[in-house]
Amino acid sequence: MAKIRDPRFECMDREELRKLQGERLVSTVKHEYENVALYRQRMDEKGIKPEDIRGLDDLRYLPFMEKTDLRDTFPYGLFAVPTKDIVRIQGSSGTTGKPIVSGYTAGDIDIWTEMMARTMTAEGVDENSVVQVCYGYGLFTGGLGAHQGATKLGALTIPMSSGNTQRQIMMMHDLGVTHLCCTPSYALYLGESIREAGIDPKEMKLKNGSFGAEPWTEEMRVRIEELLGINAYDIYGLTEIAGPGVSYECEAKRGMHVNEDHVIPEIINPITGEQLPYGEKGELVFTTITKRGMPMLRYRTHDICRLHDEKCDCGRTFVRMERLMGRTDDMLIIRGVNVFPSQIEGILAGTQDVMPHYMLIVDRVNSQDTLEVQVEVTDAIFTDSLGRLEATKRYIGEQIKSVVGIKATVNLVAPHTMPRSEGKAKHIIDRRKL
Ligand code: DLL
Repeated sequence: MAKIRDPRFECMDREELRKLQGERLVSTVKHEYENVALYRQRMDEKGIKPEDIRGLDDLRYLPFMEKTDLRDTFPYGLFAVPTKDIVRIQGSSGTTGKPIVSGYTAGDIDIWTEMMARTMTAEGVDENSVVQVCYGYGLFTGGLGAHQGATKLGALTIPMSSGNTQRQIMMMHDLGVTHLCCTPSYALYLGESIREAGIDPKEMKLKNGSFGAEPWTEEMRVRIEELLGINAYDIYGLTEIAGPGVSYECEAKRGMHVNEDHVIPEIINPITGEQLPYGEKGELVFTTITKRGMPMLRYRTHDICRLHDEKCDCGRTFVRMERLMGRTDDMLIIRGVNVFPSQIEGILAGTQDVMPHYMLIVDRVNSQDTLEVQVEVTDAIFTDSLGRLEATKRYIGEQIKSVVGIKATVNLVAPHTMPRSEGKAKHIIDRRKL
């Protein structure tokens, strides 16, 4: 059985934990009210003062925060400390070309690192482990998050970042990697590539892996475990709250334990905003209670899931999140990158000679996500030179790469050939079976 890094918190009596959460909530609300103008205004509009929030039961009175709040206050508007106290920025894609950014104080980085250290301990990582991190390093939280957690545990950490599969396999083999961190779809691709290279995974030292940042299924877990000969664990997180490690699986693999001494999870009815009891399906909302740089109060993730508070076989008392069941908005995750169709629509709208009739086709080929953008061109360009069509195609592809951060195949189609809809236009076909 894997160790528990911090039983004092991870196995805390739930009543005691609720009390601790309440105290931390009260102090976070005060800090936020005093330092973040947008949130002060929201609370004032609702007629709530920090003194009205006296414990966990009062959480439901607080206003929500949304991704649009990060966009509207970009870049520093939600910081609750002077920028001189911020030591790191991480980000992910927003609904427009601008990323949404999160600021961390040195203390916030320590907390996030600790959350990842707990996560990786539950997955069997310790000072004897050799951890290969194939999440991207950069604004995306996957690379640095896993790196910090593994280093904290004293594991030998290999910062490979994403891409270059042959080199990844060589390092994994030659350095005796025991633990793999990447997206589940990349884990599948790695597994298949290892087999294709004629390597038997048994020749490697791989034991476990933590996979997240995108939706996956139990069937994928079985396939990854077979292909790589490992135990595959689910890991969840989001930039706005910390990064990976907001919740993590233990060996029971019956949902992800939420690091509840640092964040409070809620499930709400996405339409009415009303809190729902454990066990019911709804939108996941998080409140950070230890973060100082950019605390988030009742942040709506738009992820749909269920929470469970029954004690787990592993002994941890932290509530568990089920696998995510979808989203309440149209965000897609393609190769681990959050993609909002509105970003691509914006690019097409700003491109000469194309019409607002388009379709995004997402598929999974050889375990890797693909995105095809089909867009109608105007009559004028259609009958013009091939060169002009090629240039338009190239321009759209480059814009998508630079704004959204992913490679897309662009196909220009003849005028009046895309299906027209009578109601709400359908712009996405997702053929991945998730
Ligand atoms: O994806 C952080 C992360 C990195 C998590 C590495 C796990 C591993 P963002 O780029 O901000 O952060 O995207 C957050 O990704 O709201 C979910 O919709 C989705 N997501 C993250 N983990 C999972 C998971 C990182 N295990 C958004 N299963 C979230 C399904 C996930 N979806």
